[in-house]
Parts: sequence; C-alpha cells; structure tokens
Amino acid sequence: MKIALAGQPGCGRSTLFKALSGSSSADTSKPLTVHVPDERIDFLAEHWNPKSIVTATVTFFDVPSPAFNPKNMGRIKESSAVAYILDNYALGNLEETFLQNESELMISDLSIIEKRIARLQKESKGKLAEAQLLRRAMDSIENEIPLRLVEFTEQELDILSPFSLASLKPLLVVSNRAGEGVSDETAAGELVTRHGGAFLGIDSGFELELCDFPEEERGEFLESMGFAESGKTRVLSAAYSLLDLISFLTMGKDEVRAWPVKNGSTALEAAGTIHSDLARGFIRAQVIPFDLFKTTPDEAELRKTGSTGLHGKEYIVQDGDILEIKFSV
Ligand SMILES: Nc1nc2c(ncn2[C@@H]2O[C@H](COP(=O)(O)OP(=O)(O)OP(=O)(O)O)[C@@H](O)[C@H]2O)c(=O)[nH]1
Ligand SMILES: [Mg+2]
Repeated sequence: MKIALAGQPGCGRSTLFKALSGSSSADTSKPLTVHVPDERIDFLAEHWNPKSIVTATVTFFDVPSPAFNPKNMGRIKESSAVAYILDNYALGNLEETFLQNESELMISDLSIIEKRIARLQKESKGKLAEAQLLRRAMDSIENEIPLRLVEFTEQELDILSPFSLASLKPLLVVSNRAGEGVSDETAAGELVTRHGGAFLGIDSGFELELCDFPEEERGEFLESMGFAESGKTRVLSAAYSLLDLISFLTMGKDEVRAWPVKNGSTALEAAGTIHSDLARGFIRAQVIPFDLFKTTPDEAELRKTGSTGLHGKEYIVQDGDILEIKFSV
C-alpha cells in the first residue's frame, strides 16, 4: 500500500514523513516503507520462533512542493491513497486550505479527462461508453465534486483505473498541529467527512522530537498530550480502514506473516494472494481465528476438539484468521 503525503508548501509534510520514519535525518526524497505493528504477529513469532517474520507494510512518499503540479503528481497517481497535510500549527484556515488542495487535485484530473475525451473524439466509434463515463466524471469535477464521492460501478471503475485519477483515490487528511494554539478542527473535520475523507490531528513536530526518547518513555509523553497512540499508529490504522483492508495470517516454523487483503475477500482470493498455485489447486482452507489460537496455541489440540474450521472457496476471510490452504496442483 502506498500513500502520498501532499499539501501546500511548508505544511509540514517532511516533518510528518520524518516522524513516521522515526528519524530526523530520514531522506525525504526516497520512499519510506514502515512496518504495520501487529500484536498478533508478535504473539505468533514468539510461539514459532520462525526463520522469517513478515509484517504488512505501508510505503509513504513525501511529495515535494508544489505537490499538485504535473511533475509531482506522478507520486500521487501511483499511490493507493492521498494524504493532505494541513498546517494547523501556523493557525491557517483549515477549510480554505483543504478546499484549495481539493481543487488542485481535481484540476489535475480534469486535464487528464479532457485530453482523453479530445482523443476519443478523433478516434472512430466503439468507445461510446468510455466517452460518456468521462463526461460524467468531467461534469462532477466541474461542479467541484471529487470523484471519490461519485458512485461508479465496478465496470466503470475498471475503465477509469488506467487514468489513475487522483480525486478518485481514498483520502486521508492530517491536521498538523503544534500542542498549543490549535485552531478549532470541528468544521474542517466535518467538511473532510462530507468529501469522503478521514480526518485526524497529529502534532508532527512533537512526534518527531519523541523519536529521540527511548521507546518505553514515549507512551507517557503521548498520554500527557492527550494521545492514546502514536501518530504513526493512527495514520496506519486510518489507512487500513480507509482502504477497507484486513489482515489474514499464516504461521509455521519457516514463516509467520500478515497478509493485507480487501475486506470481504474469499478464501480463494486469499489463497491467490499467497501464490497463484494455491488458488489454482485450492481444495480447502483451514481457518483458526487468532483469538482462539491465542488461548489454545496447539493446532493438534484444536483439530481434536473440532475447533479448526475447514472452509471452501467462498468462505469470507475475517481479520485475524490464521489460514492454511490445502491444495493440489
Ligand atoms: N510548531 C510546529 N512547527 C512545525 C510542525 N510541523 C512542521 N513545522 C515547521 O514548519 C516548517 C515547515 O515544515 P516542513 O515539514 O519542512 O514542511 P514541508 O511541507 O515539507 O515544506 P516544503 O517541502 O518546503 O514545502 C519547518 O520549519 C517545521 O519545523 C508542527 O507540528 N509544529
Ligand atoms: Mg518538505
């Protein structure tokens, strides 16, 4: 999963990026890949002591200023979600800045759509459906409605997908604030929600300073600032729910691993995520919910008591399911 950190010049993108990396000397010109903390993986790793442990990861890009110009939009286009950083520490007008980002994002989409429509007009017939769909998208943007708010069918989304339209991507908005002097975020939060985005406040400067303290002490500092979890943890969990992802798990002596998949994925799709052979030769999926394994960490025992479920292709995978795919190719 890739997330592009964008926003107006000086909004604090690089500060947030460095806080996410845990180091003030992080190279902001390079992608940053962070591990998604997962207590279930910690437990399974402790139990199995495997050769390898693979957590889910999220990659962040610090999109340089000006973030929404055609050159820098590439980073946004290749990402699965966009994050706007709004500078609240400077007590700017959050709503105004948010809307400015929205229009710059939509202007970029509009130019892509207009070019494509112009080309379709020159080409011969046969692309009527695409042209109509693009007109609908264009109308929406001209009415200042980002594409993430428009209801498209799966089929329409497939047609739009090659254009990597930025306002169609899930949106996360971070109000970047200093501990003191935070302007009221209520109206901005509501506006972002109406635009289909998720909103959270992070004190990036403070979080970056925290990186210099030992891990054990950070929690206390965060608590004193009124935060239950670190900004990094909150960004990561917001990204997971924004993209509607869950994790299933696999375990063994060789590897303990978290696999992010779309919520609602079937056992067959989960198998295909691991390897195409597993999907091709799929027989059954053995499922142990993590909480069950935590209380009885003994597969043989669980099998004996009939607590391990054996499911077919259509089974809907749940967050924290420990899967073992039985297959034959
Ligand atoms: N007080 C306070 N200052 C911050 C915070 N975040 C960023 N700053 C300051 O704001 C200035 C700009 O922050 P950057 O993180 O460099 O912003 P940017 O968006 O990367 O800026 P450009 O890449 O130059 O467009 C720096 O001097 C930061 O120290 C914050 O949460 N609180
Ligand atoms: Mg910067």
